[in-house]
Amino acid sequence: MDATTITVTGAGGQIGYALLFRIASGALLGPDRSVRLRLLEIPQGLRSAEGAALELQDCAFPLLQSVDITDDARTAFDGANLALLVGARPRTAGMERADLLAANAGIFGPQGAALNEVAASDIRVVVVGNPANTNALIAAASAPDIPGDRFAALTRLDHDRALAQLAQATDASVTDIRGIAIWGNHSATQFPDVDHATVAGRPAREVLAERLGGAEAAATWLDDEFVPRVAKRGAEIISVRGSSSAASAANAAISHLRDSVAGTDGTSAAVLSRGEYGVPEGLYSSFPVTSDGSGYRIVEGLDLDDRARSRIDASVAELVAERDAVRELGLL
Ligand code: NAX
Repeated sequence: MDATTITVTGAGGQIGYALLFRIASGALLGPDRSVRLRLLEIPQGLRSAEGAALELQDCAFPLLQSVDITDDARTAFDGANLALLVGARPRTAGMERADLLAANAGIFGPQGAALNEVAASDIRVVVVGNPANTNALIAAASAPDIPGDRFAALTRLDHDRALAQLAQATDASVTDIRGIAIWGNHSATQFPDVDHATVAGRPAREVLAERLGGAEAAATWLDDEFVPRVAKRGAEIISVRGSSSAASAANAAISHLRDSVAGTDGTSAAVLSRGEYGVPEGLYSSFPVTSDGSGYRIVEGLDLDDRARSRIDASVAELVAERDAVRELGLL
């Protein structure tokens, strides 16, 4: 059986631990596709990745052909078809934004260059490690021979959070909901948007108005509860769980790649802008997307009202500021 080579960086971390077993069990590529796993870690993370590899062996997954562990990016990405870039430098106390961007450019620049040199010609990359959008920009810029639309940053977790919140508020099943969109940066400025969403075929705003006592109450709920709840859900998870989202982030990363490869009629991903919706060309910004299996395409032609426009502009302004900061440091 042919096998797909999948590289996971930061494989010894908590998202890595939640990812590897599901990928090996077939959750990403289905029950008919074998996988070869490549785990990239820094030297301090190798033992943890090795421990995960021992457990992978103990699962005796029928689809898992091999597991290789390395701290060398070229070895990890050699022949990779899919790459999940999870390992990143977290913000530590007293760290300025410029320091954070620079530290991550020092990771995602070299990883992009290694992908450029040794990955398979059909490589697709999802960046999970934060600041994910700008890390994707840096990795793509360091990989001039790989088309920019093969890179994306993960906003699927935000999308799924929005989906679950809307389902709960409308007492619907998540499968009844279509047309949710996450716009902008994977940060607290993101805009989770239900303006084009439907619940069992009816406009989401109409259903919300019915349940909450009018259009105004629905608008207030969206601005005061829904948007902040989704945008700050990561912080809520940390305060309740004591550590950041791991299983849900891993699930979202798998869903992102699975739908990119298998196709979807609608989700969200931070993909390369070519100027759609006024987002400056070259930025990796979240949009509503579809895939026919060949990769994500931005859904075009949606009407944006003033509220949506100003929220999207604010989040995109943050992306521009991150890009400019990285440029000023000479890292882009
Ligand atoms: P952990 O600290 O548990 O794991 C990170 C792992 O990456 C560590 O084992 C570390 O040794 C490794 N690492 C660091 N630098 C590396 C490098 N240069 N090459 C290879 N490995 C390297 O963090 P975890 O909870 O797994 O989160 C990973 C990243 O995901 C963080 O940046 C986090 O902010 C980000 N997240 C992104 C989300 C998204 O939706 N885009 C949601 C979840 C999460 O917050």
